[in-house]
Amino acid sequence: MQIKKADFVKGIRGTDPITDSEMPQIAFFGRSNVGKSSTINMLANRKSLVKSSGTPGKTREINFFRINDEYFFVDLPGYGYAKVSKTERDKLRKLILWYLRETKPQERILILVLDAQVGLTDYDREILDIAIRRDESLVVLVNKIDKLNQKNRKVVIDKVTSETNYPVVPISAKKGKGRDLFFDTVFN
Ligand SMILES: Nc1nc2c(ncn2[C@@H]2O[C@H](COP(=O)(O)OP(=O)(O)OP(=O)(O)O)[C@@H](O)[C@H]2O)c(=O)[nH]1
Ligand SMILES: [Mg+2]
Repeated sequence: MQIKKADFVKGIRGTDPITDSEMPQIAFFGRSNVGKSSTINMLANRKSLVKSSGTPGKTREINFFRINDEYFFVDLPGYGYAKVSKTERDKLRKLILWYLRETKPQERILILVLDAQVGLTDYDREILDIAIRRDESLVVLVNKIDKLNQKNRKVVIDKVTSETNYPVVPISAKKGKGRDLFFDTVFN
């Protein structure tokens, strides 16, 4: 998949007409620090389309990026970072659930990003449950596989695969691994 154009459109914190756009939305969910923003940069072949950093809790809005004028990548804030104040955490949680439950895009694919060293958490299970109930399309990305050896990669992928009925794709945003499989899976 060649990405010729990738533009930041806007960041939202509530109702906005962009959520009703006709363009499909590929929306990245996951706990704080799993590498959602880094993954979008890697997929788009841009070093800093999206701000990512060593400071977890970086993404505070729902950011829309227009890709090839064909679809949006939607970068969501992460949930659960302990050093973010409880008030802010609750606000982010509400924002994430609002986007998931209250917006009605014409076409959307949810991408649930996990940290390979952590696997599925209760937070991820909550997102999976909502996706199942709402009959949403979803792909699970297991990121940061560069941190594991071959054997442990297989253990984690097998475990996550056994815990969900959705496709599971191993990636490393850092090393640029898994890009082709991601696009093959999402645009099957
Ligand atoms: N080793 C390794 N580090 C990664 C990888 N992907 C992301 N990181 C690092 O993980 C940290 C968090 O990355 P972000 O992309 O900001 O994570 P995020 O999920 O967007 O975080 P929030 O915006 O807080 O939700 C950064 O220090 C990245 O460099 C990966 O594939 N491998
Ligand atoms: Mg982020």
